[in-house]
Amino acid sequence: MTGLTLVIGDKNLSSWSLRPWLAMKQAGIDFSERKILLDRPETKSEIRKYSPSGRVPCLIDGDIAIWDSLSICDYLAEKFPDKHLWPKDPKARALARSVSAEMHSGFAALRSLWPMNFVREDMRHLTYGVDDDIARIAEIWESARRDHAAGGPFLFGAFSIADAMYAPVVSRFVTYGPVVLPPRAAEWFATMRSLPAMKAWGEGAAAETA
Ligand SMILES: N[C@@H](CCC(=O)N[C@@H](CS)C(=O)NCC(=O)O)C(=O)O
Repeated sequence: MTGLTLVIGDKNLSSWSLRPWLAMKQAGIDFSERKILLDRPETKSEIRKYSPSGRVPCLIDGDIAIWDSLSICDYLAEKFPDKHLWPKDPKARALARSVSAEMHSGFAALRSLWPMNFVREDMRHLTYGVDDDIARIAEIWESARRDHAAGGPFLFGAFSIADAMYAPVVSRFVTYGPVVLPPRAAEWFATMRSLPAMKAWGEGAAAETA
């Protein structure tokens, strides 16, 4: 037992929560989950019991609280070095960090116009306003798979934090797409959709919305 607790929001809605949750599941890191439903009168005060930012996700490790999805992933990479949550190769690692940060700080149009709704697969939507984001994301996925993915089905071969950071985009493309992707990006997209952990998250989302 690691004694780690990951505080998350609704599985159907909380794209930020999905990222560290998936990273931990894929890496086989044992943790307990504490879910706080979003958009309720008590949401803020409940989250603040764990997370000083008043936002989820937040990882609790004993008396240490780590909030913000990317910083949680980084903490896990440092705590579990044998899991290689960042790619081993320095060049691939630099790129994985860059595209993870690019996701974390960018793609504002996609994030606001296509909010994650994990269970929905039928919200066909115009790409107007989001096509620049889609084009850049497709370029990231295609070039990572083309140049850095030897030996595995993920963006940088073995599963890494970069895959976790883009997992909610996979859900968005399912919900609002279809989005036409170049071949290697499309393969990665299919790999992500078929991951048992993504399916398990989807089952949790479905249970919330039933
Ligand atoms: N950049 C933050 C964003 C966290 C965030 O915005 N979380 C949302 C849920 S997905 C939240 O906690 N909302 C609750 C609220 O604002 O009351 C991260 O990466 O963790």
